[in-house]
Amino acid sequence: GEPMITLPAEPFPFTFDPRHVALLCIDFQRDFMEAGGFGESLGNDVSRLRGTIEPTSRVLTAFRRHGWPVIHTREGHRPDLADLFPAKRDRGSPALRIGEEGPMGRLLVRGSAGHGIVPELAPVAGEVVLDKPGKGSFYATDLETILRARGITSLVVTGVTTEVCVQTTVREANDRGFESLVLADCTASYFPEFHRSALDMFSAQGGIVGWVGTSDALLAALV
Ligand code: C5J
Repeated sequence: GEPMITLPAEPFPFTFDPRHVALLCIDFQRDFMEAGGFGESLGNDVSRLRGTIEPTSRVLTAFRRHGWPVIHTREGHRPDLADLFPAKRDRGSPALRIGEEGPMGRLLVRGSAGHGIVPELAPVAGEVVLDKPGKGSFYATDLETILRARGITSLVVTGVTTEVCVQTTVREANDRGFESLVLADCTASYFPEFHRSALDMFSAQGGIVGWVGTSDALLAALV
């Protein structure tokens, strides 16, 4: 069969079976990455996330070329907000709250323009799009079922933001027995120091949560 693929990563090389790998694209939504969305309503500089788009698009292209599974997640809520905990709705003092009308429609509400994935990384037919009400991608979703049904054991992880939805998801995946390679340049935070620290937390202690690599190292291993 197909050989295993190994690439340099922290804390040591990452090896995966290409028959059992998936690409996870976490919350590349306009609400986090563009002006007028949820991220900006919390006072963040959303331009800090834009650098992830180009490298992630190259990784997406590679996965599509190989025919390997791609899973996109979106954080958001039902239009009636029935799945929005008051604890989440009322947190902090944002300019606009979840469900309120902004320049890209209702913040973090499924179906609004801002809830959609940035056009550069838009899903194509055949790719899983997974809606989630929380930060983690496993909580209150069928992600684990989808991965197990396809025999996926290894995840290449991209997305925003590193220390929120990416970190929660990778920790949840680790506890379920999945091996995650987080691509440092395909993830970003509104807080560069949190980005760096979250990546360090994944790979420290012998990869206690997972591996950290780069899109270049992955793409070089795929040719
Ligand atoms: C946040 C996310 N940062 N996708 N969501 O609220 O990381």
